[in-house]
Amino acid sequence: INVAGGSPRIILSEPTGSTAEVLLYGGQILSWKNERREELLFVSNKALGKPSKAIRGGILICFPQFVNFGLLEQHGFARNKLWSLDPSPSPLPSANNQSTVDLILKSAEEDLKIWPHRFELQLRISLSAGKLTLISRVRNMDNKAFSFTFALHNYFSVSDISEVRVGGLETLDYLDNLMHKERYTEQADAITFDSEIDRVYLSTPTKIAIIDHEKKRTFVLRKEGMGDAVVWNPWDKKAKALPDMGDEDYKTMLCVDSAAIEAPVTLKPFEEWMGRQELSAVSSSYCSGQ
Ligand code: TA6
Repeated sequence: INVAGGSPRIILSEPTGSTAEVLLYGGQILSWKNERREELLFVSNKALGKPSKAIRGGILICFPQFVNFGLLEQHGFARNKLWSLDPSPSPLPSANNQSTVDLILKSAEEDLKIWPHRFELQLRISLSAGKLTLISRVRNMDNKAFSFTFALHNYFSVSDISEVRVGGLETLDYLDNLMHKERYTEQADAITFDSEIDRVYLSTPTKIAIIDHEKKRTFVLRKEGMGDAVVWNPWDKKAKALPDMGDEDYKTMLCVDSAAIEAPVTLKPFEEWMGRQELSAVSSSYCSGQ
């Protein structure tokens, strides 16, 4: 762990040379570089990096909600807490060629006032050649049931948003956050971008592709336990209005999030939920097979 430059951070590396950087603050993934040392995640140059505010970019853990509702802050408090290294993580599969760190966030007394439920949130981050895997587990530590929504808010780095295409969400229903969360059905063959977008695609397939034509790179997102996918790009006007985002930043980022939003997860006392996300970055053109 390198504590220089603010929040303690963990650097993962693996034999082919790819790396990932994880902050204890928020359990946030701040960087994922491939074996050619190319950064695959977007982080805004104007990111504030203030102790009380999550950095805009990377992968953010949104819990216990991914909306703006009630007393809870937008996207929940987990991204604004100092997490710990998990002293008793679940066992790792044997013979796995990966570099792993296990983090944990437990409910704190101060949070019980705004979200009165005791929980443990474990996060396993594993890096292997060309792949970054996140396994999240939420455990109800209380004597009554609770419900939550959840998202992994992934900021992908792209070369030019106008040249990006997302495959896997066509024909699905979505809630449009720009239209008071009204429900629509996607008509396009693939999603392309020429203005602001903020949608929750519902009951998506387990595989989504983010195809960056200019870089000839495809991100493949595979997910389990998180039925929905959020697609967000603020475009020019909203980017300008965000204090921690550069005016031009919207051109080189796209959020495609794994999420459980429409059907909140309900856990009885001592029950556990698990969500898994695997990201891979593949050079050359995307082929639509599995
Ligand atoms: O749907 C994605 C979204 O909730 C947008 O509405 C937008 O606000 C974005 O996430 C970023 O949220 P943040 O709280 O990180 O500024």
